[in-house]
Amino acid sequence: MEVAAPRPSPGLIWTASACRPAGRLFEARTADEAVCRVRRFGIAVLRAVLPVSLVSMWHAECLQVLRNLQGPPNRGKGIIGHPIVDASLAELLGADYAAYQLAVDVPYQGSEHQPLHSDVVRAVDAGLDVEPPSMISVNFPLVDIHEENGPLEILPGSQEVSLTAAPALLAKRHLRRVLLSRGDIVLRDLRTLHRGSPNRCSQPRPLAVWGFAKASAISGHLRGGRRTGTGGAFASRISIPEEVEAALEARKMQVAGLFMAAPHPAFDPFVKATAAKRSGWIS
Ligand SMILES: O=C(O)CCC(=O)C(=O)O
Repeated sequence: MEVAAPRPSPGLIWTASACRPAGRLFEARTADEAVCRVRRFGIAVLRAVLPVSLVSMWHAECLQVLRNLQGPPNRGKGIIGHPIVDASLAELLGADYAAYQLAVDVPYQGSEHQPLHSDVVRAVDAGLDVEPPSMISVNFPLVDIHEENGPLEILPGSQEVSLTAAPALLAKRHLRRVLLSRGDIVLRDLRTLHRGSPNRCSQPRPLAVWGFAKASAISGHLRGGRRTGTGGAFASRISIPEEVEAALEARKMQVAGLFMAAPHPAFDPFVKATAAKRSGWIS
């Protein structure tokens, strides 16, 4: 019998107005600062990392995909292996971390506040011992995100605070709106309580998300083999054009999940069996 994977709680409904702009609170300029912010607040913002022209190209492609969901393969070469992002993720997740998801969150005009939620099932909500994060998302906006088009709202330092204890923290600490420009990137511990806010503009607001996890946490088919991880990171289909894959350095291939530096012993036979017939797709 198939057992359904546990899903995070739908979250906590909280008053819409209880939020302030984050200002420079989460900003980091180096990997050390980014790691420090993620550990303290559950989030770090790195300004002007990606070329705006590249982000604009992704935006145009994203709109095309939204118009026609049969669009071209996803892209993300500009993030994989970026020195600050790579050093931060290696420190937070371990050097053998890998990508397991590439997606966009796109609220349209008329969207509403989400409940305050975690994106993963958390030990703290089950009364279990808290462990360091096993999943970090790297978000980057494809348009500038301002007060009116649905900024992400986050409760700083809530990554190890249970939903039951969250109202007490909210009584002391404000939710913060994360305003972003094209080119900025965000590192976010998926356990940190957050919510999407209403997009009041006529244009959709795409926020891309690269999901990264400890290698041992990823389940599913990933290039190089099948994994049965322990941390709730389910590998989604991330396609990389063959010519891009051919040009990747070894480190970027590892981060993209194209091979595992040290395959987990549990999956090793499968990795060996499938290595010979790699299709060029993560699926
Ligand atoms: O896109 C956003 O602003 C937040 C989306 C989100 O938190 C979610 O869908 O889990």
